[in-house]
Amino acid sequence: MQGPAPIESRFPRPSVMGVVNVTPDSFSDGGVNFRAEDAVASARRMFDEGAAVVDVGGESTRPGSEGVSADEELHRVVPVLEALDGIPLSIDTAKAEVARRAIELGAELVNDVTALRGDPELAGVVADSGAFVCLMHMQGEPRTMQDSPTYDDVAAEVASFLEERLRFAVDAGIAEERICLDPGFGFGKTVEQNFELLARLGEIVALVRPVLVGLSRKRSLGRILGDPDATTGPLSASLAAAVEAYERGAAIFRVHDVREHVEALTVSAALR
Ligand code: 9MG
Repeated sequence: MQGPAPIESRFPRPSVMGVVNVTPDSFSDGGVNFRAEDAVASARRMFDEGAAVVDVGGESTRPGSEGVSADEELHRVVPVLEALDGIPLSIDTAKAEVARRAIELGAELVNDVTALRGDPELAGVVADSGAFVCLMHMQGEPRTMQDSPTYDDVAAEVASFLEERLRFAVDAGIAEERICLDPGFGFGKTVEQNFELLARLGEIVALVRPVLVGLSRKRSLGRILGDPDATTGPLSASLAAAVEAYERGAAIFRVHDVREHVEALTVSAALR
């Protein structure tokens, strides 16, 4: 009998994941998709522009943000997922209840920024459903993670964390070939730590699971360009960072500007 498809077959390198935040306050898109109909239109446009999957989230994870209840998260994402029948979907959540409902509505991937540490039931939901899962590194929690992130060796510590979470997921019954890993740019990392992690992305790629990166519009990009108070980064810098990550082995790119990333990564891939 044939087993489930490996994530690298479903998302060949490079694949683009479009971001649809159904939140009032997302750091990078300022709540433009808070109305369900706007979120649905954005998701459809991203798919038309070449996104392999669209990541729908109802809880902000920007630095300083507070969590929301499962009911509120469901209230935000369910109408969007229902309306997107036929579009390949990922659910950005750390909650088992939200993931379960999203998978029922067709989500094929669970994007969990807590790497299965946030809700003890989430690993079981992923294992039982056979969904893909993204395990992301974060130091601390969104509310406080940028207060004073500290590492002796950022790349080594992120790699070791992801290796431990990969083992945890597999021990919980999730097939290894359904898992991708994410170093979590901007999640409990200074500008310097983010850039060191990008420069040493090969150490995460060496864990031999597909690597997903979210660099699009991240504040470190605005800050490296000279604005010490930047809360977002521009498209030009997002594209440069994505291409650098691709060169270092990243497979899946979580982005806001789908068309531009598809074009940049297609050119980069043609040169390989
Ligand atoms: C939800 N979210 C925000 N930023 C992200 C990133 O960099 N990676 C993943 N997997 N999810 C993210």
